Order: sequence, then C-alpha cells, then structure tokens
Amino acid sequence: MTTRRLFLGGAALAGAATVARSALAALPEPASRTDTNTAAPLAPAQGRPYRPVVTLNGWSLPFRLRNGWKEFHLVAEPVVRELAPGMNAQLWGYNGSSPGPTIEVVEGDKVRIFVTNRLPEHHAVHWHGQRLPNGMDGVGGLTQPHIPPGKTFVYEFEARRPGTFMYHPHADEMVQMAMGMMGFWVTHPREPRRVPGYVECDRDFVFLLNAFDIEPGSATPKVNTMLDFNLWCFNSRVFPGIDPLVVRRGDRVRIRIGNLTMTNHPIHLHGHEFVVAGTDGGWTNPASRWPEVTVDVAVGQMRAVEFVADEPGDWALHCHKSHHTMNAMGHDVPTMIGVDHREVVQRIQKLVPDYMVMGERGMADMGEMEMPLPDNTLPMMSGQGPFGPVEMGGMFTVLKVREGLARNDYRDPGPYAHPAGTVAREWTDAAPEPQRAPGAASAAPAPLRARKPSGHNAHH
Ligand SMILES: [Cu+2]
Repeated sequence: MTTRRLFLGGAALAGAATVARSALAALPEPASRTDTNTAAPLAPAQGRPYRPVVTLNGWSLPFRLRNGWKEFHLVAEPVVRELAPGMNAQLWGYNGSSPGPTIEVVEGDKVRIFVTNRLPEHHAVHWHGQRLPNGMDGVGGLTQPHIPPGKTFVYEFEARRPGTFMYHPHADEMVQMAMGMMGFWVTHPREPRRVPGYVECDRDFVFLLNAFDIEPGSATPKVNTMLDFNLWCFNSRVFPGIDPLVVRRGDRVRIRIGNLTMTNHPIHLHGHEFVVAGTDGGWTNPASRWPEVTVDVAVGQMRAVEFVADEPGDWALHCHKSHHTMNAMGHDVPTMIGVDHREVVQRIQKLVPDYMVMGERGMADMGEMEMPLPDNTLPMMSGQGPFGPVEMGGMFTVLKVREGLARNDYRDPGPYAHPAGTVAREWTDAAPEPQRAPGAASAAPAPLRARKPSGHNAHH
C-alpha cells in the first residue's frame, strides 16, 4: 500500500509539474482596464504582505509569483481615455489605460516585467529612480536595443530600495510621453519599522501629473508642443473628472505625486499642513522636515507628502498655477475687464444679432454660461458644488475628510454637511463707511486712459 500510494503521489506530482511547466512557459496573461474610476486597493494575494496604495482614477497591475520571481506583463498600446465626461482622447498607454497601471512590489523582491510592444513604432521602458543593473535601465539605444513593434522584451531586477518611483518610455520619448505613456511604481518596505523616516499610513494615494495639447474638437494630442499645453491632468484626468481623495477623520494620509509634464507644479492642499516625507531619492530624515501647505513638484520629480487628516470637510487639492486649473482655453485673448463695449456691441449687433461680449466683468460668467462648444472638448472652467459653480478645470480635486467611514471605504460621500454657523455668509447689518487717510480722494479713482506700448508693434 505504501509503495502504491507513493507511486501515485509521485505520478500526480510529475503530472502537475508537466502541466505547470507548459503553463509557466507562457507569458502572464496581461490584465487590461479601460475604466477611469479609482480601483479599490489591490491587496497582494501572494508574496510578502504590504499595505497597497490607491491610484487616483487608476489601478494596480496584478502579478504572479513564479520560482521566486514576481512577474508582471505590460502591454504598450494605443488607448482611448476619457479625460472628463464629454471628452475622450486618443492616447498611447499600457494595458488599456493612460497612465498605465501602478506596479507594487516589496523591497528585496526579484521582479520580472514582460513588455509587449503593440505601438506602431519601437519602444523601451525606463524604471525611473531604481537601483538596477545598467542593462535593465530601459534607455533605448544606450542600454538595450529598442523593442520593435510586435515584440516582447523582458526586464529583470531586484527592487533594492523602498520608495516611490515611476516608469516611462525612453524611446522617442517626447512623442510617447506627450501621448500619455507613463505609470507609477511603489516599492513597499520589507520591514517598515526598520526604514528610517518611514511611517505606515492609513491611506496612501498616488498619481502622476501629466499634460496634453489637444485642439478643441479633436482627440489626438499635438506631440510637438513644448509649453503651451491646454489640458493639465492628474493621471490623465481633468476636473471635474478627477475622483476625490476620501479619508477618515484622524487618518494618517500619504499622497505621492510624480511629475511628467514639461513644467513644475506647486501642489497645494487646503486646511492641513503636511511634510515632504519622501522624494524619488528615498524617505527624508524626519529632522529635515518642515511644515508646508504647498509642495513644488519639479519636472521628473516625485514627492510623498504626509499629514493627519484632522479637519473634517471638503478641502481643495490643486496646482497653484491658476492656468493649470483651467481646461482648454486660448491664452492670447485680450483682457476686457473694465473696457466699456456698449457702443461697439450695438454696432456689431446690427450685423450679428447674437454677438455678445465676454470677460467685461471678469471671466466667472463663463463658469455659469452654457456656451456652445465644439464636439469632444470641455468648458474652460466647470464643476458644480453645493453652493454653485466651482469654476475650475485641470489639476483640481478635493480631499474629503469624514467621520465614521469604514476602513476600506473610498466611495465619494457627497458634499460636506457644514455644522450650523460655520459657513461664510452675507453681512446684512449696516456696513460702516471705510476709514480713509486724511486728504484721500473719497470716490473711486477715475479710469486711466493711458495705453501700454504693445511689444514690438510700434503702430500707436
Ligand atoms: Cu501646475
């Protein structure tokens, strides 16, 4: 009996090994996702445990373990990405989305990444910020041959340093990044308590800053634009298409931000102070940290900021460059504030009855007006809050701090219910006369009639 049982056991094992070998020879099935909603954090089914991150309007790539290697499969390919409801862009990305999925590993993991190129041109992926063998650095032409269309290359390295990284093309880089190719990478510490400066957080959000120049009415980015982009994104989404960051009151929150645009972005959080706890170079020494409410993320940089979310409410989180919180707009429209158009308008309306003037009192009107727009574009500013138009676009979203959410609940809880008496309100009693310095003019100043010389055109 013993012999027979052993024999059967051996046969079963041999069979399993045969099946496994053929299955293992294949590439891991590439996961794909086109949904723009923020996916629930992906808890690791195998390997060393870690607390997964939340990719804003994105997802983490599943992996498989094989003979001690953590295996991922990235597919570089054309994708369609909704930037916000009402506008789809034809981009390039990975596994159905732009940015590509977040890759999460643990310090010390042996990582194998298969990269299949389904682009019409060659490709190579650079693992930004990693310590790795030079030939795995992904610089096409310099450290490896390019990946031709239709081919799959394999990258192998150990994730040596815990921290915040990204991946992006290093082949026809200007075009491929302008088309939306990039992704986030997080290497979790193997023993969190032994990493100086690292603290476990309750909620850990990640997103990339990226930008596109897409002519209103079209869908493909202009890849030769250097500075004048018109769609400023968090993870290839613009307000009001960016999900809120939902946290529980008292949570320790980490937000990791990487910048793959062509300019810096001062990212500003309302209502809280944070510290820069990490950069692409690693975790900062706690003695080196100081409180901030804005962190400038320069081109090619990552920043991990941390704070305790102890103020309930809906707190804006946005780039502080005000042009970056607008959607597609023309930058060479003259400023009309204070210009009296009445006479001109009457004359034009005789010819064009619908003619109207924009921007005479500022541009807030445009956030309220339903302007006719070309197909597939977005209003310059939009978004409705509980009190009216939010008049934002681009790199803007909201940190929602709430009591009593469940541990893993990231669903939008709706607008904040302000306690009575805590909202700015109209003053309805008598307003005192403003105090003026003795001898100061009591009325508003007369409008200036001077006209600035206009640059190089000397026709005034
Ligand atoms: Cu910005």
